[in-house]
Amino acid sequence: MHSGSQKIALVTGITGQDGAYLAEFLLEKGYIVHGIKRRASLFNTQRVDHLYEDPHVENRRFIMHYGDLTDSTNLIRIVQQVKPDEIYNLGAQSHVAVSFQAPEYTADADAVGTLRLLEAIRILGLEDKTRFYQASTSELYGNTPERPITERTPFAPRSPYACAKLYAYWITVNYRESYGLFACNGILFNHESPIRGETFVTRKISRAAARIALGLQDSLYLGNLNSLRDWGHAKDYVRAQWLMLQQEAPDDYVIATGEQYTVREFCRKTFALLGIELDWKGEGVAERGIVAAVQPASLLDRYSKNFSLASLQQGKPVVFVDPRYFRPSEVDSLLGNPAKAKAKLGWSAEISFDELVMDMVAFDLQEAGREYVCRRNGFEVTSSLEAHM
Ligand code: NDP
Ligand code: GDR
Repeated sequence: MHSGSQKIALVTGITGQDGAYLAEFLLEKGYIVHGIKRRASLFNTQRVDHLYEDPHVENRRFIMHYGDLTDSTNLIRIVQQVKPDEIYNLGAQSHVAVSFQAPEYTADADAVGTLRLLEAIRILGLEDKTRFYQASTSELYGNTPERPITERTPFAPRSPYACAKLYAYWITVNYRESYGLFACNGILFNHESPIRGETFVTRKISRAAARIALGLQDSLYLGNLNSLRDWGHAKDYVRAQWLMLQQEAPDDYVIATGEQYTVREFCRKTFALLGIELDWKGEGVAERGIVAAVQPASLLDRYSKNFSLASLQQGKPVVFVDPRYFRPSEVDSLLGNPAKAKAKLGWSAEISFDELVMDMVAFDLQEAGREYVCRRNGFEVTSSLEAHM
């Protein structure tokens, strides 16, 4: 039997970037962690496979349930069965560019999905037991001129994703005010990691740069290079999610680093760690990232003396702009002020931007290295190169 003092968490989106880090974090804290995963035709649990416990193991602390945020009865049944102390609603169609192509589904999963979970808590009479965390986002602020952004900055969403998340934000506040639920919005700015989805810009860059360095890929196509983001590390950000639910009273918090960089700068730093110095030539859609110099890089040596940048000639363009990655309406610049989180939660980002980039590049170099070694030894490898967003 589990001891009654063990806290029980239910995490939607457990197979995603944040879900995986949060599950790890909560297990370390002694929680029993239940996660909701979607049925897929292929395995979709790579990010949490290391946490998996066989159903035949007694007193399991990591348990997965099939479910979907678009299915109320399923959510009610899972919440009824689990009776969680804390629900972390991380599940979402989380890609801004995809939300322009699938706006209705995005609203269903991201907006109404949040309502379904809140209603499950209410229908089951768990208002006094279950605390609720909602994964809100800096996208709510759109192109607000205010810098840096705080909890008091007015919202101005600029995508179907942001509009759906705006509803989720307010319905969370409304259930707190109407029914006394311990419900919090974490308004998180962009956070990345080696397990970030491959079509988000940071991971797209770190993965492509490693493959370009090893000669597995020729070029990287990006959209708006001028876009500015306040990028932190996901490991830091899941700690903030947990802290919000440990307070005496529920509240909403901005979680950010307070620093911002352009996509171009993220690219420059990434390639530089691999020994590739980039020079930017041209403007707008004609802009190119060109190899200005190739230098020895300790990161490459760390993995194998066999890697070389021999195929990369000085003057070769490797980064291109492709308008297909422009968005119908863009959020040009995001910069957050995490002062409230610091004062009330004692939270601040511990992993620097440079450490984040290094963590991602080192991981992707290892991934690319595996492919490189297999190919050199005559094994066929197919790598998913779809990075259409
Ligand atoms: P990911 O895209 O990595 O993960 C999203 C998770 O949601 C996946 O587990 C996915 O399942 C699941 N999911 C998608 N649709 C549904 C559905 N209909 N029913 C149930 N589960 C579903 O996102 P992140 O981990 O990066 O982000 C976590 C949350 O935080 C999201 O809500 C996101 O919008 C929000 N957010 C993220 C920020 C960031 O910078 N990362 C910043 C601010 C907010 P599957 O694996 O099957 O696709
Ligand atoms: P974002 O993240 O939209 O901020 O949403 P993303 O990494 O997709 O884009 C960041 C910025 O980079 C620009 N960009 C590109 N983006 C992608 N994906 N691909 C490209 O090729 C490319 N080139 C330039 C984008 O236009 C944008 O300005 C993320 C998600 O995690 C959301 O779920 C979360 O709510 C917000 O962060 C905060």
